[in-house]
This record gives sequence, structure tokens and C-alpha cells, in this order.
Amino acid sequence: MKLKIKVLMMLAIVLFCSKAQANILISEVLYDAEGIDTDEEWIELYNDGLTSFNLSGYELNASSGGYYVFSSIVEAKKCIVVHWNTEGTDTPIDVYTGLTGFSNMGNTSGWVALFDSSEHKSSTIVGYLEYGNSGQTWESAADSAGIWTAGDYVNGVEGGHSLEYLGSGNLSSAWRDQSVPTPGDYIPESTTLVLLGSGLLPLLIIRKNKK
Ligand SMILES: [Ca+2]
Ligand SMILES: [Ca+2]
Ligand SMILES: [Ca+2]
Repeated sequence: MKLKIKVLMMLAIVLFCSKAQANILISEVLYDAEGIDTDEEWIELYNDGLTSFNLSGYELNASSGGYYVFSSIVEAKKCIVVHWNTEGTDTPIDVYTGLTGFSNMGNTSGWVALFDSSEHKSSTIVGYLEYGNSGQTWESAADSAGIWTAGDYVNGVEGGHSLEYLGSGNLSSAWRDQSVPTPGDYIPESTTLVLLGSGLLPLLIIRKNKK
């Protein structure tokens, strides 16, 4: 019983800490649409915080394309989808980079980088993903910032699939191949994965076995 209370308290601390650090996440990326990619690629960001998040001045870069400059506010626990290298009418939840200076994301390898400034360096990079191969642009900045590990990368996925963030951690294992992409919706993995990621679940199992 005491152990149960301890575990619950630890879980509460983990959940509280993850909320306290909550911010804007790169939550899903579709870089290779089924068939022709043009007009079909997108990057989803998720506001994991408890209050709305002002993205104004943040800049998003992907696979040799230009930098998309945000002027959006994302509501708490909501997504914004950036439609890459395509035109459209912006709404609070869907924005379009336009075509000037942008190109489609790489299908065999590439990266997505989010900066909180118009200056692009290790002290301003706040989100990063590289797929298909390591050594992509901004890898070393992301490594210095502690949000990625140099040499690590997420395996590429087949056309029509997306890469989806599982909700915690900065390793490639924090991403999964999503065969049913969900632009605009994000449900982080269950508490079980939070426990696994935090190392609490193995601890609990060890303690139980010791009993
Ligand atoms: Ca394609
Ligand atoms: Ca592509
Ligand atoms: Ca999604």
C-alpha cells in the first residue's frame, strides 16, 4: 500500500514536471504523400501547455526549404498544421508557407527544425527531427541544444505514412511510423509510455519482484 502511494506520488511529480516544461512540440510530419507530394506535405505542431502559446516570430525549416515565419497563437492542447510549399488561406489551425523560397521535403532523408527566433543557432532551436539519415542540417545545433543526439535519426516511412511523436524524449525512438496520419489532432501516448520513458515502470517492476 505504501509502495502504491509512493508510486502515485512519483507519477504525479513526473506528470507535473512534464507539464511544467510543456511547450510547443513538433508532433507529426508527413514528408512523403502517397503519389505526388506537391501540395500534400505538412508539419503538425502541438501546444502541450495548459495555456495558449504565442508562436509569433517562431520559424520552421524543413529539408532545404525556406523558413516559415509564424504569426499564430495555438490554444492549449491544440495543434497547428503547417502546409509546406503550398498556397492556401490561413486559419487559426492551418497555415500555408506559400511557394516562394520553399521546396518539397526530402523523401529519402530530411529534417524539420523549429526556432524561437529569426536567428538560427543552437540557442534558438527548440524542436528538431531528422529522418532517413543522420548528419542533416541543424543536427549539431540541435545536439548542442540537448534536443537531439548527433548520429541519431528516425527511419524513413513509406509514402502516405507520417512520423508521429510519442510524447516524450528526444531520441529517434520517441517517433513512430504512423500509417493513418492525423493532421490537426494529437493524442500523446498513454501514461504507460510516460512511465516507461521516465524509467518508473521498470523501477516499479523491480520493487515488486523484490517483495
Ligand atoms: Ca510521394
Ligand atoms: Ca516529399
Ligand atoms: Ca496528428
